[in-house]
Amino acid sequence: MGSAREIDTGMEGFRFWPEALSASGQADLLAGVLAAVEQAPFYRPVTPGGRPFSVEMTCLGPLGWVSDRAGYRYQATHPVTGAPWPSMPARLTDLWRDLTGWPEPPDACLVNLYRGGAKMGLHQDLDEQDHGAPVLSVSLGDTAVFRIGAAGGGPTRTVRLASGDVCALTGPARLARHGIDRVIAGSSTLVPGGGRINLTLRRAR
Ligand code: MD3
Ligand code: FE
Repeated sequence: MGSAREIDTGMEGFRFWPEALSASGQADLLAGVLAAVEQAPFYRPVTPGGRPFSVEMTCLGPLGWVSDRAGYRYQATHPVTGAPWPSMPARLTDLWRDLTGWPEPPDACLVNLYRGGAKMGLHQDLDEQDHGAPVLSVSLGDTAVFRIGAAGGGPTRTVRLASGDVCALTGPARLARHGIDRVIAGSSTLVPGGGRINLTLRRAR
């Protein structure tokens, strides 16, 4: 796998593995994810204020993150189909174990699909019980311009996340403000129909 690069974000804990996944590793992982989400279709959540996200989402694993008029939360079922979320491919849980070393497996994997100008505003991920547990992100498809800054405010910087790149958010970086400014359309041909898929593995509870 090679060793992590520490990106200077002004805070500790942003670990970055560029090209962690080979071309065939990316294709195999994407095939596993697309097969799983046949039972849990992408849908467009709305904010508690009723505004639709530009990103489409679904989840894998025991718990999934949802947003609707009632708020943000983790739940065991898909909000549209009512079915339990599909399980995570083993190669994803293996990646979590190998790269984070966290003693428990992830219990949630958010799957974000960026198409047609989708982006994600600056936010913090605070809906998980233990903010000491890492988040692991895997990027597939078109390159994203990712923005990150310290939890307390101050300057932000951008990092390009390309297909096959993996990053872990640990320590102070776990509470960082972060978002996706834009996705560079056509920079990859991996995702059928184009765009970008981001997987984030977490400990929700
Ligand atoms: C920094 N996803 O799902 S991945 C999200 O590319 C999310 O779809 C983005 O932000 C995406 O919540 C960014 C990189 C990432 C993920 C989780 C983090 C960075 C993070 C959690 C804490 C700090
Ligand atoms: Fe986030």
